[in-house]
This record gives sequence, C-alpha cells and structure tokens, in this order.
Amino acid sequence: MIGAMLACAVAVGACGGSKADAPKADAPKADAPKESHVSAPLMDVNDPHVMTIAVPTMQCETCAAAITKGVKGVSEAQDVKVDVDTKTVFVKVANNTPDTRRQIEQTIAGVGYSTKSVQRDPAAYAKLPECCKEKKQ
Ligand SMILES: [Cu+2]
Repeated sequence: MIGAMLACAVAVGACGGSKADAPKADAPKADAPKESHVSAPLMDVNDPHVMTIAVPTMQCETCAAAITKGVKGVSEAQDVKVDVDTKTVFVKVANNTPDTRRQIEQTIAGVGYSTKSVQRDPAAYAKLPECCKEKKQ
C-alpha cells in the first residue's frame, strides 16, 4: 500500500515535471508555422507560369475567398492562392503574358480590390462586407 502510494507520488511528480516542460517545448512550435508561412510563398514564385499580384487593400479571409472565386472565373487561371498576411495573390496561368496579367488584375478590381495598376470598381467595393473595407486612417 505504502509502496503503491510512493509509486503514485513519483508518477505524479514525473507528470508534473513534464507538464512544466511542455509550455517551453510548445512555444517555439507555435511561432514556427507563422515564420515558415511568411517566408514560404504559397506557390513557387520561380515557376514562370506563376504570377504574383499585390493586392494591398485586402483585409481578411473573406477578401481572399472573394478574390479567389473571381480569379478562378478567368479562363487562363489554372490555380489561385491568396496570402492575406502578405496581401499577395498567386495565380498559376497557362500563358504568363501581360495581357493575362491585366485580365486577372481587372477581375480582382471588379471584385472590389485595387491592385498596383488597376483601380477597384467602386460599386463592387461598396458592396463588400464592412470587415473587407479599408479601415479609415
Ligand atoms: Cu475581407
């Protein structure tokens, strides 16, 4: 009986020790995905078929979903990924030409988001949810 209690106390002690260590072990893990997410683009930017488009006015995942849906409607677009953290749209296209790029940027603008070279459609922007509109400075 006493032996069992001692064993129990030892077991609890060991458990408590591992718990105390756990937060230290978890802390770097929690940071790691964020770092890798920022440093690793969602698509291979060295692929000549991948174009990246900066969309500085996107605010959240709802914006990303709207942009993704819009760009997927462009026949040239084979794959679309949107990184809200870096406010970048990655599009894999069959022919990475200036015409295709303009077409995709105009589509994004049509959804309500300005790119560096195409101004957004004001009517589309007005219909965006409040969370997707630019915060007043
Ligand atoms: Cu949004």
